[in-house]
Amino acid sequence: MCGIAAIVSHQAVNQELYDALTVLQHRGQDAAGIVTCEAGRLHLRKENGLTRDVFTNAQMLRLKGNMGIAHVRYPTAGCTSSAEAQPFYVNSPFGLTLAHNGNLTNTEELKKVLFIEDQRHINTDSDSEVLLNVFAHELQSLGKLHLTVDDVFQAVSGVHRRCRGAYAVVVMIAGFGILGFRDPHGIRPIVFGEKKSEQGSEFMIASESVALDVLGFELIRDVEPGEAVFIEESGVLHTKQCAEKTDHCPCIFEYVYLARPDSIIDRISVYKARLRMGEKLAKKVLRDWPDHDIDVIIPIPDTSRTAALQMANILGVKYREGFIKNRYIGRTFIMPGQKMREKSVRQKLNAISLEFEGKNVLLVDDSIVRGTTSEQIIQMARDAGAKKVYFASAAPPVRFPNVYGIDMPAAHELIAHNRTEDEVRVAIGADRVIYQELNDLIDAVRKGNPDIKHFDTSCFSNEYITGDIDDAYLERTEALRNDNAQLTRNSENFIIGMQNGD
Ligand code: PIN
Repeated sequence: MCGIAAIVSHQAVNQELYDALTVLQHRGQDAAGIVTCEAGRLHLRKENGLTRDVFTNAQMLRLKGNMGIAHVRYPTAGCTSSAEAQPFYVNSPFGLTLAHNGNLTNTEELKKVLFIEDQRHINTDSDSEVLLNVFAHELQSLGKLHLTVDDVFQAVSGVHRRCRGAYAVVVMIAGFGILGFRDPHGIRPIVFGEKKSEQGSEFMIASESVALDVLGFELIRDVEPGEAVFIEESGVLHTKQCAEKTDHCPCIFEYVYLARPDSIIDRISVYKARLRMGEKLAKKVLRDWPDHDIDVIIPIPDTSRTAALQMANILGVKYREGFIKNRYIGRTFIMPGQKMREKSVRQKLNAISLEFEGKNVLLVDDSIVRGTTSEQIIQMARDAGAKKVYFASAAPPVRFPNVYGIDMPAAHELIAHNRTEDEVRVAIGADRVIYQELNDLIDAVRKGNPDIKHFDTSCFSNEYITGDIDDAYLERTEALRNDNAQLTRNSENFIIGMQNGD
């Protein structure tokens, strides 16, 4: 998962893009980058690290120009080096830069065609570089010296014909304007908005509406699945549906924990969806365990607070903050993946014993993925004196890998893969586990926008909406994503995310 932003303004955009990246930082803490365009000249700065560490004052001053795009990266499919930080650049045609959130599922085939037929060189393992080159080739093959907006939309149609998987994208065409587009399933989020000023309108495209809010832009709407939005450098906005067929299936995990609660994605408030997840969980307890003996409900900060609060309200049980999170954790140096995860939990959370002593506590988390932090947190609750420790997950069991751009562990690392709910309970050491039902999760989210008929729920259901995922594909990605492949990244660059780090 990554965060993208783009701005076309009548004044310098460097500060605004930097601010946008800090607001989107929860979507990726691994690398950050900004590229701006000034009189046809591109200025780029990108590097591994948090936004605040990547840009110095001097580097910010070099990012001149009234339009630009930006990216924060959470690596997918093994992308780890700073060469894979985004935005990516190709000089031909016209000078293109691109920032992408998502994951292409036909990268290998595309790479071959790009090399053999399109005669394009790919220099990294990133699918985003592939995507940029596909777009570049589609634009180039129109054979135009002077581009029109319609040419740009035609190139997007070409991308839709060739690329599979998830892509929410911003592209800057030097001296011409900024483009945003979304795959025909609309898997990853992307919105655009406007700020009116005396000089005319400024436009912004971003992964989440919260970035628009904070920068004072008014949300116009989501980019529709398959649609493209183009803003000329002079500030004129164009939109066009560029896909032949669309089938809106937004990723349900955005609502579970990826997105900020103050964002609105596909017209659904993330915060309200999480309240409803808590409501559904409470109703499940009342249905399956009417004589429960829960004394107190304690969220595992931060994401689960909203669901836990509503659960407590409906069950009529006390809600208490029993875990305090350290917001200022530094880096962990050279330590293998699993050991580092264990250390990080103890550093990240501390229990307030008086909320646990002698009580039956229900801990609530947004999801159980690897189960390693859940196991440690349950132990912490016991060490703090809890009598019984129950564990509720606002999401159903995560049993299958995600191939649409979430940095999800390989199947064998998922604690619920090939395990029943009771086996998960035993593995994490809980006295009882309460999982959200998938239908309840879908209802909780969908209530905000009943026009959405389907969601991407693949990590719970094993149904991959793009229809091109088989065992061979999953085995290949598993090899790329296994713990060893990520070891280098973890030990060199591990920075515990302020919001989403595990
Ligand atoms: C963390 C959100 N959330 C916590 C991410 C842990 C799974 N983990 C997914 C739970 S935060 S584990 O609130 O945004 O900080 O099951 O893999 O151990």
